[in-house]
Amino acid sequence: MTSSDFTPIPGLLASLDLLQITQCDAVAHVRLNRPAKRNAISDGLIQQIHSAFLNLPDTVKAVVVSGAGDHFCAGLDLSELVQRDIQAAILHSRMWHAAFDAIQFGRVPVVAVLHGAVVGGGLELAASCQIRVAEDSAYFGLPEGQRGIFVGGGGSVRIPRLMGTARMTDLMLTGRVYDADEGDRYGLVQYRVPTGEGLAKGIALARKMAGNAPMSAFAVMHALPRIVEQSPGEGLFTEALMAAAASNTPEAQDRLRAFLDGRAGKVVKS
Ligand code: 1HE
Repeated sequence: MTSSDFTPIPGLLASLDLLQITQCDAVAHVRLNRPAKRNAISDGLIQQIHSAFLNLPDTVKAVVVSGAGDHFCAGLDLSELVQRDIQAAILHSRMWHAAFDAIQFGRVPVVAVLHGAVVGGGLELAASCQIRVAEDSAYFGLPEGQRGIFVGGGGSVRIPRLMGTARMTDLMLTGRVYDADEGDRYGLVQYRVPTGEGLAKGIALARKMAGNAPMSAFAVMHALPRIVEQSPGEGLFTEALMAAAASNTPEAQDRLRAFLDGRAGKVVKS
């Protein structure tokens, strides 16, 4: 499966003009498609991202997100940052939260393929995905500090959990920008690939994730991030409930039987 095998998903998703949404087998590819504006996230784009993730066809089991042009995403569309009253500003931020929650706590896992600028709201978008792949060209910043604003797309919740509060504080207060190697070293991404190889890597990872039992994927996406926020005692109890639910699905029973019968793959180092 390569990116040229993907074809547009008809219907509602085809009407989202700021995105390009295609599918091949069980993998969907959602590409931010405002390259002239470096995929800056306007109100229209954040609404379309939300709508896309709420309306994925049932046949989709994993998603790849990428950006058209030379950059993944330049963050909030600053041309729309007009004077809002406090309530409108809160609701604007909550609109981003709803869209990125639909990614993080959606039905299927998501891989972000990152190149060029991954800044501000672009980094917040990437942080809401389960897996991040960075090409050599990727760089990470939080220019909110320089723009006189604050993160509003879930960044203060998700980004410290990836790289730590001290590093996020540094990026925001000093304008420091991490290159791809630093992003890798500090936990922003799980995979580093040469320029031009990100999409192929993202698709390969999405294919693997699409093959997981749905309840296992659900447990990793929905239970794991909540368990790590619980006290150890509560976490262990939640883990036990989730483990019992996952292992009692027919799919788990089939997979366990297949291994015991010698029909399933062994764990191998790739
Ligand atoms: C934009 C935006 C944008 C580009 N909003 N229009 N984000 C930032 O502070 C990042 C601002 N952008 C940049 O630093 C640079 O544009 C890039 C490093 C991303 C790319 O540089 P480059 O040289 O490739 O492009 P460019 O010439 O700067 O921009 C091309 C066009 O995109 C230009 O418009 P044009 O009409 O003059 O062609 C730019 O104005 C436009 N453009 N970025 C609006 N961000 C929920 S809270 C989240 C808070 C944040 O995300 S704050 C961080 C905002």
